[in-house]
Amino acid sequence: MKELLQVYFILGSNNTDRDPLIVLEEALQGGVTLFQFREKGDHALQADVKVTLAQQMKELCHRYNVPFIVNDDVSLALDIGADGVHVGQDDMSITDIKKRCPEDWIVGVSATNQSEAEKAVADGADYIGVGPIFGTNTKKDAKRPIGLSGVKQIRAVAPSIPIVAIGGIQLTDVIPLMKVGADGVSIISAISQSEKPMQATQAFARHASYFHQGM
Ligand code: 3NM
Repeated sequence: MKELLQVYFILGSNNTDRDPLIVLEEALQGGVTLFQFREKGDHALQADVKVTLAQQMKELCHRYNVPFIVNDDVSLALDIGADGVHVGQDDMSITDIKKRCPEDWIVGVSATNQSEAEKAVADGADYIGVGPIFGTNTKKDAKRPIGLSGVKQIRAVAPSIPIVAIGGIQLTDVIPLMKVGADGVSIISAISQSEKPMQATQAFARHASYFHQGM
C-alpha cells in the first residue's frame, strides 16, 4: 500500500481545461501509482455523464495497471468495479463500507488531526489522506492547513498506517513531507494544471522514489 501512495493523482473534469481523459493518460505515462476520480464542486458532471467518465477513466487506469479509486460515491464505485473508495469524515463510515465492499478493496479516509487518524486505524482503513498540508484553491471547503508539523503529529500516534499527504503540494514539498512520515503525496493541480502532465508526474515520481531508495 505504501508504494501505491507514492504518486497519488486525483482528477475530476473540472480540474482541467483540457480533455480529462487525455490529462489522465499523460499522467499515467509519467508514473502515477494510484488514481482517484473526484467529480465534485462547480460544474461537476452528474448522473450518466459522470458514470461514463468514471468507466472510461477506470479502463484507462487498468490499461496502465494502476488501481482506480472513487471519491465518496460508494455505489458508483461498486457499480463500475472500481478498486476502492476514498471517503471524508462526513461520508459513509469505514465500517459500513467494509460490510458492503469486496475484500480486496482499498478503503482510504481523510484525517486532519490525531483523533481522526486514531479512529481510522481502529476502523481498519487501508490508508489515511492527511491534510490540507498547505493552502489550496482546488477544494473550496478545505480546512486550515496543518503543515509539515501536522503530518509529524499524526505519524506519532499512527506509526504504521500508510499516510498520503494532500493539499497544495508542489514538487519541492515531496522530500520534506516524506521526512516527517508521509509515504506519498496526493496531487491535483500541480499535475492537472501543468502544461506537461507527463513530465510533471515523472518529476514527482523521481522525488518520491529518491526518498524511498534511502536518499
Ligand atoms: N482534499 P491540490 S485538499 C481534494 O485536505 C483535497 O482533505 C484535501 O488539490 C484535504 O493538489 C484537496 O490542487 C485539494 O491542492 C488538493
